[in-house]
Formats: sequence, structure tokens, C-alpha cells
Amino acid sequence: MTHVVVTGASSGIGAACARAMHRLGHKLSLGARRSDRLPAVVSDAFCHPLDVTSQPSIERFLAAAIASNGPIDILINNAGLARGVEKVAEATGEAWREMIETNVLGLLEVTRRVLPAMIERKHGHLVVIGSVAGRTTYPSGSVYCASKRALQPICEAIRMETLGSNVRVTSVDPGLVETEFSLVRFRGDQARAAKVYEHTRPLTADDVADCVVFAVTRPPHVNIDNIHVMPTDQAAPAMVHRGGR
Ligand code: NDP
Ligand code: 8X3
Repeated sequence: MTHVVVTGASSGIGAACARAMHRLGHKLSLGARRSDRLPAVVSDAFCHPLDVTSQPSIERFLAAAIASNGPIDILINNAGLARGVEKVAEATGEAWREMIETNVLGLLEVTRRVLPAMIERKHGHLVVIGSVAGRTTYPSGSVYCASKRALQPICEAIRMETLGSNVRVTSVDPGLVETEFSLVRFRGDQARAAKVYEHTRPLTADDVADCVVFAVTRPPHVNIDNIHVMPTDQAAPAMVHRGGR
């Protein structure tokens, strides 16, 4: 049976991917800092605390996941966040570090521990949740955009480095998705977060999970390099049609 690991499965896109992989009949290992939420996502999944900014936490999580469910077939690198909307000249640097440590270094630290066994077994699929923000920059989003843009060369290099090993690498770059993302970005300010999705029709987390399902269900000789998925009502990060839902 296929073993799927999902990072950041306690909410939003990660939780939707976990549910979608469960519907495919796969065994699941789910990680997040708020691990108390995980059993409600998929009741028979292996659930364990995970903080991708902590190397000991990653090691404990992966060791326990492999002990419970065996070698990892699919890794969905989803854990991530945007923190704040700061212009570079006004920033303190704290949020920059949090975003880079989570979105870039966290993803790399998980991936480098999972890849060798995939290469050895000549089998595996890395899925990376990127963003439209990695393609199009917007003001006050410099470091979030940079953290997502960094995922493109990382995915490309891994594809080159693993060539011949049957390992597949797919990035999925969504536009606006209604999740807890904006609540986290605005540090719990519900009114400000709600404004992001006001009078428009964003993607749902399930829409993004559908893209992941498409990529992982292609035959083994087919690698979907990238899926860029946007709401019909969004043409670019700062260009959203707000004509009502
Ligand atoms: P949510 O805030 O709903 O979910 C984020 C998930 O990431 C949570 O499960 C959270 O778990 C987890 N996470 C954050 N930091 C860590 C950490 N240090 N260690 C482990 N898990 C962590 O937002 P989304 O579902 O929207 O975000 C998921 C991914 O999708 C992110 O990478 C985001 O950048 C990307 N994305 C989101 C878009 C959007 O508009 N919503 C658009 C494009 C991309 P916990 O806090 O419990 O640790
Ligand atoms: C999240 C999408 O446009 O808010 O990655 O940066 S955006």
C-alpha cells in the first residue's frame, strides 16, 4: 500500500490533500505543530507532532512515520506560511526568518531526509506546494514571494539530480485559496483575513488537492512538473475580480 506523508496537515490545503489521499486508499502519516487537530482530518492516519523548523522534530516525525507505515512513497511538502505584509524598509526581520525557515529550509530539511530512500528504492514522488507568489511579486510580499520562488530551482535541481531513479517531482502553484492562510498572515485578525476573500470566489483547499491527485495518479513514466491553478476571478496576486460570490 502507498505511504503518503503530508506536512502541515492540520489545516487548509494539507488537510484537504490528506483527505484526498485517504480516498485513494493510501496509508497516511500526518504532521503539524497543532497535532491535536490531526486525528479529526483522517481518523485512521498516523498522526505525530511536526515542526519543520526544528531538525530534531523532523527526525522524530519521520522515524515514527516510517516505523508505523513503512517506506515513504509520496511526500507532500505543504507546511508553509506568510507572516505579515511588510515593506522591506519597514521590516524587523523576524517574519522574514520565520518564512524562510518554514517555507524553504523546513521543506529542504524534510526532503533531504526522505529522498535518499526514494532514490535507493527507485520509486517516489515529491509534491511541493508553491504559490502564484513564487511567479509574480507583489509589494509587501517580498520575502514570502522569494520563499515560494526558491521552490522552483529546488524542484528543478532535484529533478536533474534524481534523473534515472524514477523519482517524480511536482510543484503545485495556487492563487488565492480560502484557508487559515490569511488569518495566520494577519496574526489572528479575523476581519482583515475575511477581507481577502470578500466578494470574490477563491479556490478551495479541495481544488488544490484535486491537482495533487491528478499529478500522483499519472502513470509512473509521466511527471507533471508544475500545475499553476488560479481562481477564475484572479488574474494575478493583486488583480482580483470582486463582483460577488
Ligand atoms: P493554512 O494556514 O490553513 O495551513 C498551513 C499549514 O502549515 C498548517 O497545517 C500549519 O500547521 C502548517 N505549518 C505552518 N508552519 C509549520 C511548521 N513550522 N511546521 C509544521 N507545519 C507547519 O494555510 P494553507 O493551507 O493555505 O497553506 C498551505 C500551503 O499552501 C502553504 O505552503 C502556503 O504557502 C501555500 N499556499 C497557500 C495559498 C492560499 O491562498 N491559501 C495560495 C498558494 C499557496 P500548524 O500551524 O499546526 O503547525
Ligand atoms: C498565497 C497566495 O497571493 O496571497 O500564496 O500570496 S498570495
